[in-house]
Amino acid sequence: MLPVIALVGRPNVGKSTLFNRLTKTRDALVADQPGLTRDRQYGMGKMGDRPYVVVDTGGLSGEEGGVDQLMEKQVLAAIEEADHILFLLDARVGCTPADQVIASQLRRTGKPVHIVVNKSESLDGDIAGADFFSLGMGEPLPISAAHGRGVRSLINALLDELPEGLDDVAKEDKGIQIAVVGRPNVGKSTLVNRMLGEERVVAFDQPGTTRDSVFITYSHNEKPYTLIDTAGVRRRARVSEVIEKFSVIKTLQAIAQSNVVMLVLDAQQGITEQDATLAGHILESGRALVVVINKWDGLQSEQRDQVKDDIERKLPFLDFAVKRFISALHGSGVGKLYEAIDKAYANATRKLATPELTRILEWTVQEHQPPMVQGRRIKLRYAHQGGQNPPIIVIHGNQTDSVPMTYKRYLINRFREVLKLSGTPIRLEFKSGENPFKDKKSKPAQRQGQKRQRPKAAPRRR
Ligand SMILES: Nc1nc2c(ncn2[C@@H]2O[C@H](COP(=O)(O)OP(=O)(O)OP(=O)(O)O)[C@@H](O)[C@H]2O)c(=O)[nH]1
Ligand SMILES: [Mg+2]
Repeated sequence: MLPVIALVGRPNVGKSTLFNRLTKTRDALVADQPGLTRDRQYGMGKMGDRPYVVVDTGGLSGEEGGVDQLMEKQVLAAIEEADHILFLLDARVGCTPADQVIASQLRRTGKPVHIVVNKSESLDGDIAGADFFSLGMGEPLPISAAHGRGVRSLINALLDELPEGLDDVAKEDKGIQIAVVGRPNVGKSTLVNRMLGEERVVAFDQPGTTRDSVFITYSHNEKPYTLIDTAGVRRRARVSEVIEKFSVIKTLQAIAQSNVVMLVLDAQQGITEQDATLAGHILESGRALVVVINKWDGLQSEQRDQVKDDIERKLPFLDFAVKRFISALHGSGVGKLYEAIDKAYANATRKLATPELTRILEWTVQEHQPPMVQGRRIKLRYAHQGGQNPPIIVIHGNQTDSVPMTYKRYLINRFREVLKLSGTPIRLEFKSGENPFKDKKSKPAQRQGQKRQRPKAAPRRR
C-alpha cells in the first residue's frame, strides 16, 4: 500500500513549497497537457523507485476553538488517513505558542509525527532545531523546502521506517488489476456488482482501515481479473442508498496498485471539476485507462452528443483512452468493457523492438525536423524501450534537454499512431550524449554504460 505523508503546520511555514517539491513530476509532459489542472492538495511522488502520496493540509491556526474549526476538522480527517505527519515549523520565527497548541493536537492523534524545521538554509542545523526540542516530539529535522536541502534524506528516512512492500509473487494468478475510480455516486459499486454478477469470485479482501480498498479476484471467461473497488462492494441490492465514503487517498492508492484504471463518469450529471482532477491523477500515474461513461440509459440523443462534446472539451488530455458508454444499472455495455481492458493492458505492457522504435523515430524526424537551438539542430538518433505500463520510449540524441513540448507531443502522437498504442499513456525519456557517434570506438561502451544506469525495464512491482 502506498505510504501517505501529510504536511501540517501554521500558515506560511512552507507546506505548499514542500508539497510542490515532493510531487514534482520529472515528466513535464504530463503537467503540460492542455486542460490538465494539477491537484494542489493531493499528489504522488517518488523517491528512487519508492512511490508515496503527499497531502498538503492547508494549515492549522493553532488557535483552540478558533474561527477555522471547520477547516481544522478537514485537516484532522487528512491526518487520520496518513501514515506519517510532517509537522512543519519556521526556523526564522522559532517556536510559537500556536506551534505548541498544534503539537498537543497532533499528540492526541497518536500518529507518528516528525518535527521538520523549514527555511533553515542560512542557519546551522543544530541552531535551527534547538528551539523546537521543547515541543517534546523528538529530534527536529532542518530542511529548506525552497532550496531542496535535507528533503531527500527526510523522505528516505520516512520510507525506511515503513515495512517493505510484499513482493507480489502470489499476485501472479490475480490477472489484470483493475482500479474502479470516480467521484461519489457515479455508479462504481453498481458497476462492480454488475461485473461480478454471475462470476466466480476467487478471493475477496475485506478492507482493514477506512482508507483501504476492496480487492476482488474472480474469473471471467476463465481468465483471472482483480477489481480494486474504492467504494466498497455492497453485497445487497440497495447500493444507491449507501452514502459512499469518498477518499482521494484511497483512490490514489488503488490507481497505484492497478494495471488498468476504469474512470467512471456520470453521463446524467455531466463532467465536473472533480472528474478532471481524478483524470489528472490517473494521467500522472501512467496507468492504462478505460473511460466508462455510466448512466447512458434514458438520455436523448442530443444529450448524448452533449456529453461526448463535454468529455472532449473538459478532458482533452484523455484522448488516448478508449471510451465506453454503459448502463451499470441495466447491464448494457458492461460485458464489452473486458475487450477494452484487455486491449489497454496489452498495449501498456507490449514489448517494443529497438529497430522498430528507431525506424519510427527516423521517419518522424524526417517528416518534421526538431528545431535549431543556438544555431545547432537538435538530433534524435535512436530509440529503445525503457519500461512498461506505461510504455517508456527512451530517445538518444543531442541537445535533448531542449526538445520543445510541442515536438514531444508530436513524437508521442506518431509513436502512438504507428504502433497503435491506444489505451495507455506513453512516456518519453531523453538521453543526451554530447555526440555519441563522434568517437566510434567509445560507442558500444557508452551504450552499455547507459544501459546499466537505466531504471529497470521490467514491469512495475505491485
Ligand atoms: N527562505 C525560505 N523560504 C521558504 C522556504 N520554504 C518556503 N518559503 C517561503 O515561505 C512562504 C510561504 O510558503 P508556502 O509554501 O506558501 O507556505 P504554506 O505553509 O503552504 O502556507 P499556507 O498554505 O498559507 O498555510 C513563501 O514565500 C515561500 O517562498 C525555505 O525553505 N526557505
Ligand atoms: Mg499552502
